[in-house]
This record gives sequence, C-alpha cells and structure tokens, in this order.
Amino acid sequence: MKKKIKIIGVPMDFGQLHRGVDMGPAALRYSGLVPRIRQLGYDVEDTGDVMVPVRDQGQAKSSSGDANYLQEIIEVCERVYEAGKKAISENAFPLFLGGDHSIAMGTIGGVSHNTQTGVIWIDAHGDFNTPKTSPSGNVHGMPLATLTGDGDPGLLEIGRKGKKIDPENVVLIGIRSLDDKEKERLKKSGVTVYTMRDIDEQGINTITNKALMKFVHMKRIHISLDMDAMDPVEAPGVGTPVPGGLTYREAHLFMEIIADSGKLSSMDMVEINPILDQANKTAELAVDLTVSALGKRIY
Ligand code: EXY
Ligand code: MN
Ligand code: MN
Ligand code: MN
Repeated sequence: MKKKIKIIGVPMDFGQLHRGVDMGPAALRYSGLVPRIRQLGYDVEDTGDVMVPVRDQGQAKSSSGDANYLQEIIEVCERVYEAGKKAISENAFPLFLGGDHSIAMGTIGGVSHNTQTGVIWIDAHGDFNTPKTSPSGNVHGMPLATLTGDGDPGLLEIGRKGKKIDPENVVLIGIRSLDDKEKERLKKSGVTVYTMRDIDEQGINTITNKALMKFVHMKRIHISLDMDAMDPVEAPGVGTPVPGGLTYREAHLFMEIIADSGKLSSMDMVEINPILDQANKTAELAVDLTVSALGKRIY
C-alpha cells in the first residue's frame, strides 16, 4: 500500500523582506498539487495551513539588526515542528508548502524527532549564516546553520533543544551564492556541498547517486527544495534569483533517482513568490518536480 501524504501549508514570509512568498501554498494548490499526487495512487490529506500572524505593509520589524521577525518565526516554526512530528508518528509523508525557507527549522526538526534523517538541501544559497555573519538579518539565510546547531538561541529551541541534525547528514546541491563568512563556516562544518560547478563537471546523475551513497545506512531522506536552486529562466517566481541554476531536466532526473531509492519520507517546497512569477510558472514546475519525487514515471 502506498503511503499517506499529508499536505501542510506554511504561508510564512517573515524570513525575508519581500511580500508574496506567503502565497506559495495557494499557488501550489492552484497548480493541481492534490489531484496530481492522487493520480499516482496515494491517499492525500490536505491539512490546510498552519496559523501565521498577519504581516501588513506598515508593520515595523519586530527585531532589527541581527535577525528580523524572530518571535514570529519561532512561533510559526513551533507549530510546523508539531505538525511534522505528528505526521511522521502516524507513518505518513509530510509535504510542507512554504513560505520562505525559514520554515525548515520546523519541518526538519519535526520529521527527525525519532529517527536519523538524511537531508538533501537543494538551493542556490547555503542558508548557513548566523545572526552574527548574516549581511541581511533575514532568517531565511540561516535555517541550515540553526538546524546543525549554530545560531540564535531562540531559534535553537524550536521543538527540542539544540542541534536537530548532524552536519555529516546534510548534502547541499545547486550552490552558487555564498557570503564570505558563510563560506568559511560551511567549509569547517562537515556538510557535503555540491556547487553548480560540480554538477556541470560530473552531471546530476553522479551527484545524486553520491548523495544517496552517503545516506546508504539511513532509512529516511528529507528533501528541502528551495525553488531558487532552479535556473531563473525555469523558475522566475523567487525572491532571491541567481543565474546559472538547475535546468528542468536536471531537477527532474534528481527527483526521479531519489524516488527510485524508496527512502524519501518528507519534503519541503519553499520560496515560491507568485507576485514575482510569470503567470504561475514556478509553482507549476514545483508540482511537476513533486510528482517526480513521489514516483511518477515517464515509461
Ligand atoms: N546569503 C544571503 C543572506 O543571508 O541574506 C541570501 C540568503 C537567501 C536565502 C534564500 C532562501 O535561500
Ligand atoms: Mn511576502
Ligand atoms: Mn534557501
Ligand atoms: Mn535560496
């Protein structure tokens, strides 16, 4: 019997300063996410959206300097953590719809609450800043640092105390934009990093299989897919686009190989901003990639 998929929307945009990324879950649902997954034979439950405080244009940042909107982010990520933990406890597959990438501090914490989970983080960026190294104060540039144990003390307490995942159990793919101090931290961290150059030189097939080899002794893999990993030509609807990203087929082949592993147990789809998109192109691509990750076959 196929697993139950639990869809958990997280319309949160406090991790960065653009408006619109809070509409990601709606854009994904509008693109036919639920029927497309049902077509694959899964039992799908859309649990709706977790509660997110409203942000209005005139609102002052709740904190400034080191990390913006900390309290709001902690509050939402606590709810996301509980939702993820519950889904995994019920033996379901949680599919999280962002929102900006700061939601991953809740999703990955929650899904890893009882078993080691390998994390594949697909992103143009490292998301490895701390409040001290961040040039922007935007928390969506910090979630991977926090999950691996370094960052704001309040963020480190989301769900359970401290580090949620060993850096040795994280593979970054698609990287092409790192801040200087972030790069230094990442080099010392133990995280495996595959940049776009690695993909150009070795091919996405080799890189994906290397990531799977790393997790050969693990039962579960979580994919955290930041849509800015894609080339902006394919995915224009993101707040921090960087040229030279993954092509349509590279991203699909990655998902197809991961699906064949049979280990994918949870996934995030983040950073889709419909206000910046061309029609609904980026959300539609994200839905295509999700069904590939869940086992859709060409033949
Ligand atoms: N490294 C930059 C910063 O920390 O502000 C940009 C981060 C963008 C993060 C996006 C979501 O992946
Ligand atoms: Mn927004
Ligand atoms: Mn990201
Ligand atoms: Mn990114």
